[in-house]
Amino acid sequence: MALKVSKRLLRVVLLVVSALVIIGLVLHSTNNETASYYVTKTKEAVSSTNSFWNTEAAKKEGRQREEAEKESAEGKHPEDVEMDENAKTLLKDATAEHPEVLGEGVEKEATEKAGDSDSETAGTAVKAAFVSLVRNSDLQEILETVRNLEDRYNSKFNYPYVFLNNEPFDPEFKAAIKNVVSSSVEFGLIPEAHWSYPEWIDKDRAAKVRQTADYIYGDSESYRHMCRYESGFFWRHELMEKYDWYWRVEPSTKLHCNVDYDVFKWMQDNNKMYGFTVSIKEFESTIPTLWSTTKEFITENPNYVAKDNMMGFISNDKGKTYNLCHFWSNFEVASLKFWRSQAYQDYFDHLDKAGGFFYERWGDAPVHSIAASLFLSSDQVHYFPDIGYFHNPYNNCPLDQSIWQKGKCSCEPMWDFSFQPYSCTNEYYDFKKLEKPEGWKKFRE
Ligand SMILES: Nc1nc2c(ncn2[C@@H]2O[C@H](COP(=O)(O)OP(=O)(O)OP(=O)(O)O)[C@@H](O)[C@H]2O)c(=O)[nH]1
Ligand SMILES: [Mg+2]
Repeated sequence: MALKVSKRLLRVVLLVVSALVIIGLVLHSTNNETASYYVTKTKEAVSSTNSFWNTEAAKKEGRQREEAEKESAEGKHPEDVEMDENAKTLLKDATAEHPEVLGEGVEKEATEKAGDSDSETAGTAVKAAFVSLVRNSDLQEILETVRNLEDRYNSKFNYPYVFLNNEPFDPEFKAAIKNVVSSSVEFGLIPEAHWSYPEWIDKDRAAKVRQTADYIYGDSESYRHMCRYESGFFWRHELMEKYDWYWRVEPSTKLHCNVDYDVFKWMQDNNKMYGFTVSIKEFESTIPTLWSTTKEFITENPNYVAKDNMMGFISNDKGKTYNLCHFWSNFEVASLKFWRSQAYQDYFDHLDKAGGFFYERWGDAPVHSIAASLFLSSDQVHYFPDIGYFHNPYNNCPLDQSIWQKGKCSCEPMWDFSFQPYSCTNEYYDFKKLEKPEGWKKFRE
């Protein structure tokens, strides 16, 4: 029986074994403390990788990623697939009447741009908070994450936290969180209307989809409510009303480096609206009609599309097809005003009406990313090479040595995801014509 093993997993195992052999030799000869520290950390990394790879969902995800990585390495993209007639018609209409929609660069007076920022707010105090959607059962994981966030960043800046849940938070949850943070904390219950089926959704159809969907979280109802909530509602929660900016925090994530500047203020002062650390390609099977639904929307609302948009980052053929690139939304530092803009609200309503959050499994990551790429101008989107970050199984670890040292980073740059083929950060650098850090090429050999 042929055993199929992920190339990535093989590479990781080989790397880890070689690292252990080298460290073993060093230990043998010097018995020095640093080497023993690295042995422990390497063992921890191996065991956490193993436990991740042992879950059923992760195995399925592993198989899907393996396929996708293979196709990506072969240069195959979903746009190789023949477009359906409906999409062709849409595209024809859109390019004929509104060339600017598809990134052709035609100037047109916009009635409302989502990314119009208030220049008078630059340099003034920042109304910002961390926001975390979590369950009571996530307590241990979110405690670790928040404590790490405090140590690496917030003990210097004292931004408040908002925790949101579709069920009331336990008193133990609240007490434990308050015990580890330096700033104020609020706990919010999500209104039922924001975490339930809209009346136009056929629940039987949605249930049937869940029975047969063959992708990660395909069978999960709550995951779909979560994605819809993160796409269309967290920024409407009453506890978020007083803020203009947020930093999204997920359980089990980690900052690898110290962040010594006020990130929110930096975003505000530099006219940024959306910041990310990791980008990646989406599983196409979770979003079969997201792009055609998006094209319907921009065809009807060409004025929402920013002139200097990032269509070239999310599409390799000027908008005909989506290349699946998106910002990984488990980390976001972004403007709430963007989601509250008419452009985004109309876009969300259009998607919500189409039903893909339930009939497919549209993720908030591609939804946010497509919106940011189309409704913001390119210079309002920012990649943070200096915010070392981990969400299983990928790392953003600074390749630039001076950034790594300054941030007292604890990650291994060799495990950085940014320039690996399945990431889209390389494409982001190319699109924005940014200078890549030394050593990026070794991830492409
Ligand atoms: N309150 C609440 N939070 C949820 C629920 N499902 C997910 N979340 C939160 O929503 C965020 C995203 O969920 P995750 O399960 O991490 O989804 P993911 O990042 O795509 O997948 P993982 O690889 O499992 O991390 C996390 O902050 C979760 O804690 C839910 O049913 N209720
Ligand atoms: Mg997660």
